[in-house]
Amino acid sequence: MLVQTLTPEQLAAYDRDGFVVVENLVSKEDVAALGCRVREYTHEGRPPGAIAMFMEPRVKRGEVKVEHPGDGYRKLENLVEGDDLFRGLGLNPSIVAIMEQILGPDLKLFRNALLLKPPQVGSPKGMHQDSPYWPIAPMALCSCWFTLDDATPENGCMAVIPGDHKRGPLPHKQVPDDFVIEEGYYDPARMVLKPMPAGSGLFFHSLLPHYTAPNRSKNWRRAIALSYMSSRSTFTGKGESPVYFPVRGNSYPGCVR
Ligand SMILES: O=C(O)CCC(=O)C(=O)O
Repeated sequence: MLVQTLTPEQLAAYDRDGFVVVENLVSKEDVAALGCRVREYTHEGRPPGAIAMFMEPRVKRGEVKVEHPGDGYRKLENLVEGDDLFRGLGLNPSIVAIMEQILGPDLKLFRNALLLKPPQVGSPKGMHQDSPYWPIAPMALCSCWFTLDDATPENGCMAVIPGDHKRGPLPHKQVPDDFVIEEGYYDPARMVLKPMPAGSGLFFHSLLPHYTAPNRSKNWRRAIALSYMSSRSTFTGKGESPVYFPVRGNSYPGCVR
């Protein structure tokens, strides 16, 4: 596939709105292969190795019943580290080229998490910004939220508040099963839904407020958030920086390892 990059207009839109959507990042065959691989982990007993698998909290508590245990997963972390196909996605030339345009030439992967919304089971993810969760400065990471299925308003596509990444970190509070922006600090009427076909990426700033609805449809909604940072970022958590997955370019003394 041709390597895609952002046009100057798309880069300006990312700066203004805090996000940009790019379709056809990989071929239909490759999207299908990634989807099959996920099913091998969730439904067919493929050994997870380094991959961490988390159940939907309401399924775990027995509040929601599923036909197959594989229909109860909410999140798979570390696929890029633990799976060859997903490593290829994390290093996809178009995704990395776009990250380089946004974040500069020295890149590390901060995190990767596949978010699953099984039909009728997938719960909402409340309105939040990512940076308040993350021990990285400056608060200027970029995630590619890559869709393995068509993401629609019915199955929980992304919803964003354009431009609000410019407002800095907003106060968040703990609620049952979630950590969300406090009421009054964003205007729900300004929320915009972003339906996307499978194989697309929503590139978004780590201060962009975003939300996904529960899956009330008959169709799966699976998407992986691939979150990158400049290697000049610093770790603001306790102790020494963890060693992050290297994507390209150099590392710097005193910065994330
Ligand atoms: O995929 C979802 O449902 C939520 C994703 C999200 O909020 C994130 O990647 O920060």
